[in-house]
Amino acid sequence: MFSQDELKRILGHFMISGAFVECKAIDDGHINNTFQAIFNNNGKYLHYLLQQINTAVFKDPEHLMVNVDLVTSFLRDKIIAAGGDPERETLYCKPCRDGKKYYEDENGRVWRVYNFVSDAFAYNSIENPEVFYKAGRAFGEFQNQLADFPIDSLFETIPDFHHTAKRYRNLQNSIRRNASGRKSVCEKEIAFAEARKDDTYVLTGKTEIGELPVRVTHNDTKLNNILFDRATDEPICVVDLDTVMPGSALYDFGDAIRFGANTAAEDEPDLSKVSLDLELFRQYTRGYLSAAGKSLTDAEIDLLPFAAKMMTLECGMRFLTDFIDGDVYFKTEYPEHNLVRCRTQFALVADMECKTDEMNAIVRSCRTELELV
Ligand code: GN1
Ligand code: MG
Repeated sequence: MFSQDELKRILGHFMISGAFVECKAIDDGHINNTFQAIFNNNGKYLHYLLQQINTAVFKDPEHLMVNVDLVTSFLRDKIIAAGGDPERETLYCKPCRDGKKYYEDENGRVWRVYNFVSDAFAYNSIENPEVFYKAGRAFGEFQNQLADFPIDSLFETIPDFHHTAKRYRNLQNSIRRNASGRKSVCEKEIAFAEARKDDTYVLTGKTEIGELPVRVTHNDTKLNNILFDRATDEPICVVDLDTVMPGSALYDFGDAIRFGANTAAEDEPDLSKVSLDLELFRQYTRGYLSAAGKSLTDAEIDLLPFAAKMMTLECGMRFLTDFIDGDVYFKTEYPEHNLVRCRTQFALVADMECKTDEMNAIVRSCRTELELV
């Protein structure tokens, strides 16, 4: 989609030394366009991460980059104080030659450059339950690292991102508009969401009355947003910080389960393969609570299983909304892609509903094991 020459020209606006060698597209993620940029600096190859920020999704890139810069600088200080390696344990922005943290090209496209975390990789699925335990620990630690971040300095870059009740309302509006004319092919999925309308108010309602605390959260805790060290297979860096905002710890927990504890991929068309893997649920819960458990309230811990279901329902509703809107938000690879993703999410919700007692029992047993009672 972009030529090497175009990418080279864009990179020329950033404070990077050396000669441009090439850019390789990295296809992870449904929103931004990402490239690994390689430079040759006197015979030494240097790698950077170039991203085009999707401004249809992130309508306020300036404030988004303020958030990212504040959070990554905060993390960097903490990592240095703890004796860690700030080059590998956090992303940070490489500024432009004019000092700005992003570059807006002549077509209004917005670009940024991060350090490229070397010798690292992301998992898209779980090969061994231990990996998911480590993922839980990593997102729990990320939350702890940001526990004393000045929350009021953050902009809400996508307002009401995990306000499930508003996501439900958006779906209703899309159904009324029926912009793509596809409503009739997804009546079953619409009915599935409508049957769970009351659930959508629970987490935001409890947050509004102060029963659930507002914290600095990641808000997009997919397994592939953690980089693991190739040498040690340990998590080293949490990435994709575009949605770090005030939120609930339950959003982060729930979204991680939605993606990582599914026995199938997020867009698996064969629904018989979709289910909640209870062992993976246990491993993530153990890892997450071992890192963040002491700072969570009883109400938060009690709601972990419900949050997993809610984030899965919410994501399914978002895919469905986008399908009905005509695929204007998420990147898709084929016309039914969003509907397939929605069906997968809803099948997982249905399975979680059958496994509620087991999930609650797992949370109780992790609590006892970790002495969080
Ligand atoms: C998007 O781009 P990616 O894959 O990190 C989306 C998340 C969804 C996810 C579903 C800003 O995340 O909210 O949960 O797709 N990000 C945004 O896979 O909407
Ligand atoms: Mg993302």
